[in-house]
Amino acid sequence: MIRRRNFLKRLSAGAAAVSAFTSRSLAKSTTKPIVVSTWEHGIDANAASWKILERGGKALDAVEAGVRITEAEDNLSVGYGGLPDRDGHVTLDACIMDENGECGAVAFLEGIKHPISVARAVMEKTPHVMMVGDGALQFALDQGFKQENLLTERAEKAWKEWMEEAEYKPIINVENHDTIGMVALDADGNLSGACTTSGLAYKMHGRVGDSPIIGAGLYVDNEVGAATATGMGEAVIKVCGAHLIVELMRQGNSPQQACEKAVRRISKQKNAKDIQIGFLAISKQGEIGAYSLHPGFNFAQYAEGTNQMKDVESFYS
Ligand code: SD4
Repeated sequence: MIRRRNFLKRLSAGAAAVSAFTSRSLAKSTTKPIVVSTWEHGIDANAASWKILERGGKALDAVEAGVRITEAEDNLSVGYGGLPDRDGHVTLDACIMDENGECGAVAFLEGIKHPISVARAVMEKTPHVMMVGDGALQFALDQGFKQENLLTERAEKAWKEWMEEAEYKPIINVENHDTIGMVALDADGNLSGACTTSGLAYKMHGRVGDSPIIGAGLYVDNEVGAATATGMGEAVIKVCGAHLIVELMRQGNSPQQACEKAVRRISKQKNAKDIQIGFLAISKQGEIGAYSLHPGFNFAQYAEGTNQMKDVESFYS
């Protein structure tokens, strides 16, 4: 039988405070601005977003500025310093979506430190939504982005150690946070979101996960809410995770109920016991929801001047 786990209140790196996050703790909220993002690296990302949000800036600018912080961090995760694929290539996926339903994405992009900004350029400067691989790189270079080596010594060493066994386990360990998904509500009540990743470490060359796919890793509907995902991207793609959550919210579910329903849907997949999935959602009213398949998912929330980590309940205990 599946039981909800008890929360661990634990301090997370860089977090000012940590609080347990439950469906019961959700008060009807009209808090704005507000920004939430996945995992501990969300604290620093939120701080950059907040600088824009607190002076009345747009959610779109806030989410881009926020996740750029994580992309630039040398932490074996997300963008620069991210773990490579099994052939030693750091390949990046990202997408962004605004309050008008406009969106842009890049996938399988190499050598550009800020794929989220390339995704935004796809949205704003092309008639397209998604560009991949060499074409995306060429577009980025044409737009003035600089090409650089993103494989750091540390990441290369980790990859070479992995190569000794080259045991490919396409399993997202809950401690292996390669992605930041961020959604924000600005002072004008508009929603936007961004999602960026180096993807699953040691993935097959050419593999793309959920993070750059609009409707899977991210979705924004300015009438209703926004959602983002982290974890094993294949599982999220199979249920169109972020879109599913936003549609459930449109049907009257709270962000929390919607995240729980989406995770329950994923729990029916055959490898659900072996993978991690975390969903994070915000409503147009500024209510937050989050839920994961297994324990260990957390997110950072910046609202009313406080930036704090929140632990999330999970389907399995
Ligand atoms: C992917 N969803 O590429 C991403 C990985 C992730 O924390 O979220 N890692 O499948």
